[in-house]
Amino acid sequence: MKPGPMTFAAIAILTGMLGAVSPSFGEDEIQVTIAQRRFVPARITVRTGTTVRWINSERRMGHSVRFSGPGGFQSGIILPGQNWTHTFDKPGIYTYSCAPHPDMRGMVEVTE
Ligand SMILES: [Cu+2]
Repeated sequence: MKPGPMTFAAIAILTGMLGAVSPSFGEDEIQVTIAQRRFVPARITVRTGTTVRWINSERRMGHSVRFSGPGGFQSGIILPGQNWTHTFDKPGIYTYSCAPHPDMRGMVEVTE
């Protein structure tokens, strides 16, 4: 069977869907915005070696990024307009919260 226009359309749709699952793949740096007491997006998937940059876009509120568990690490307070980065060197599921606002939660899934 010769590939017709429909085949190409189907491939384009499939490619688009795969891209939507992990839009961060293939990039060296990913940004997470902090706004209205939320991490946006709250969940991201990145490859090992990716740097994640958290940007506080609030007008007044300071936040932090605190990873719990063994080997936990955290930022200091990130003031409005400031940012903080961390590079993920090991695969795993990393959950985090904000020290001043523990109800603010996020997750970084690091794949191979
Ligand atoms: Cu906060």
